[in-house]
Amino acid sequence: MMHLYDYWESGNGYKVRMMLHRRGLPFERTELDILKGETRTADFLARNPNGRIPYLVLDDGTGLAESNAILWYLAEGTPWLPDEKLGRARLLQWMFFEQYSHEPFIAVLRFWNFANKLGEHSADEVTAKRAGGYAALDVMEAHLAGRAFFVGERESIADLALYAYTHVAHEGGFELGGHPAVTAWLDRIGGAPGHVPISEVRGLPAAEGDRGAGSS
Ligand SMILES: N[C@@H](CCC(=O)N[C@@H](CS)C(=O)NCC(=O)O)C(=O)O
Repeated sequence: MMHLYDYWESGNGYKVRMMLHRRGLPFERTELDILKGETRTADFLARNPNGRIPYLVLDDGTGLAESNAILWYLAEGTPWLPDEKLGRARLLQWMFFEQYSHEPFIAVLRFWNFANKLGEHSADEVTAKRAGGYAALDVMEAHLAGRAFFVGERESIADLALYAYTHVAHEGGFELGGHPAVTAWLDRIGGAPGHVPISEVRGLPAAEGDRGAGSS
């Protein structure tokens, strides 16, 4: 059975958890408290030298790091990943956007907040993070106006990648009132059958069958 090293408040970990649940793939899970340095122990570093979760150990014992790479692996051969060339490239476009233009602002402000680290950063740093986060939300808003999903006509792993930290953006002090298309999209993804909240940390003991993508 696959085994996920994870931390419940991590949006990056949540992306993988969400996907495993949506696909009905059985998995076990180990919680590593990043606030206590549990991803930096010799044992875990021997598995993932980058010292970060999520880290998925596959059925054959091979390990895979990086949330969006894991999403891609789990999506391969399913409707969560389009077959055609441009659709796959567009997926990567939004997943790279998530890692470079979204997560470093929205996720980091949230982390500073819940880890009580806001006071360690200057007002200018916080302002810059805030501006970067809103810039990402503006890009998402413009793209989603008149569209249901990020790529094509169905839910994909680009939606899961972006949902993870956007749906908790308020925990970093972001206000989504001015982003109605983003808000409607959040409701759409959060309302999909088989969706699990970020607080759902149990593994999946038995396969419930592949629900596929866009099953709503
Ligand atoms: N780009 C990586 C980022 C992973 C990452 O930053 N994980 C954080 C939790 S969200 C972590 O494990 N931090 C613990 C540490 O750096 O010690 C991904 O998408 O998986």
